[in-house]
Amino acid sequence: MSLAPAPDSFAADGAPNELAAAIAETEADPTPVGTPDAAELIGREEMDQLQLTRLKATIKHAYENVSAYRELYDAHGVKPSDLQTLEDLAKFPFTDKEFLRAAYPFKSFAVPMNQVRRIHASSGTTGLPTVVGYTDGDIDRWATLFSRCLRFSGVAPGDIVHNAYGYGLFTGGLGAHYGVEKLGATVIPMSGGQTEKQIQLITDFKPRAILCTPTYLLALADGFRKAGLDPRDTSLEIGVLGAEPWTEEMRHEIEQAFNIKACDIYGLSEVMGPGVAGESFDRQDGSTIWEDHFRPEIIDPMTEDVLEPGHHGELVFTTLTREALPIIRYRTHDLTRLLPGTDRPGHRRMGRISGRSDDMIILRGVNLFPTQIEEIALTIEGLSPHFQLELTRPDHMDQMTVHIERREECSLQDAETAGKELARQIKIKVGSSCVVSVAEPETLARSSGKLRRIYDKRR
Ligand code: DLL
Repeated sequence: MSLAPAPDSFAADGAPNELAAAIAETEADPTPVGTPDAAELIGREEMDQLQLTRLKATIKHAYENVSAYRELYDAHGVKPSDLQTLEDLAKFPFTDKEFLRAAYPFKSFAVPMNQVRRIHASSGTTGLPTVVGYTDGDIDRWATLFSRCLRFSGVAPGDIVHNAYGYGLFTGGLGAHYGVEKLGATVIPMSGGQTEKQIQLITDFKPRAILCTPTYLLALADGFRKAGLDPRDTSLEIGVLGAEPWTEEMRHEIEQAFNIKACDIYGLSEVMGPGVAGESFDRQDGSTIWEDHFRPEIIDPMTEDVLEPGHHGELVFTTLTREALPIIRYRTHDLTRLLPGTDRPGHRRMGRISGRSDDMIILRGVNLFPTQIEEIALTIEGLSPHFQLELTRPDHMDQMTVHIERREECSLQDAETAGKELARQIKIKVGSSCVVSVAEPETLARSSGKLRRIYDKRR
């Protein structure tokens, strides 16, 4: 394995690059811990100016220091000086996981290796993992953004925070960890799994907030009940949950189960990790994208056209302050829409992610996402949020079986009726016939992080 050579144009002795200089020049003075940053409160006009300055520096930084960007832009006949307005970004080609994989392991880095302080990587269930690098400055900004999300979601300096996102190459654990510390709160670095231990620590350490995936929090609720404890009696008041798609119905389920407020947090490793967007405690109206660091676009995934505000499509991100791994027009495959800012008017919000385009089930010509099933199932009495979708092809015809657990308190007979109702509503609302198989409580696999919902056995 060979390390990427230090780019010629980069000062290998650690002198700040032009992007770092642009960030420093546009950065406001720090505010006291636990209070909003100045950039959080700026209006849209000022935001556009800030974005343009940082965007110009990012594109130049990528072009001059990463050969993959230089080759891509040369092949498309665009150069950094073609970006004079924010709209000019549309002239630049998209990037995706393949672009990063082709640069495996470190060729996408725009700084010499001696300035890369940390590496993370995506799980890479198929093919090579995508490798992400961070400079000292990147790590510091990440911690600041995560702490901004925590504060926005109601967590305060001095709180005890139970961190059940997985530690390791996954960005969840360490990303959250340093965010909690930056906020001036106390982090319990529990990581994922070991449910019994989690329950003991939550009971004994009395955290005010918990950080984990929504499905893992449900698994914890089961764990509490199994231990003869009522999850509503814990010290928890806030959950900052993300890393997988979840619905409003799931939010309601979780809030009821623990008697807490559950807020969303969004991010992806390629773009930074968790903390790209976070949700207001007061409004719970979708995650606010921290646009002083990330420029979002929504495109039609088929035509790649940029869509008008409010339209549903694929989320695309450009980083504005990432030194080690600048990311320009990265196709996330996440499907959502952009909404105007509310609590932070200069920063737009994102709607809930309905799913990933690569997680879309095509069933006899109908497109559907697991979130649609979640949304329907949780409105039917007697059915639990624990379900799996099994896809098979008997007699060359696609079939989807929804395996779903009945709730403990629901009788077998009532659960069968509820199952029929679920099939009926899926047919009406999604347009697909399916088989619903009601399972006994505690029989389907529980989450230990990101839950796998789809079992495609068609091939
Ligand atoms: O899941 C980062 C993260 C950790 C986010 C902890 C939030 C909390 P990846 O493993 O690279 O990074 O996966 C990124 O997860 O493209 C979405 O498809 C999905 N995802 C992340 N957050 C949310 C969310 C982390 N709040 C991929 N809602 C993304 C829906 C989410 N999907």
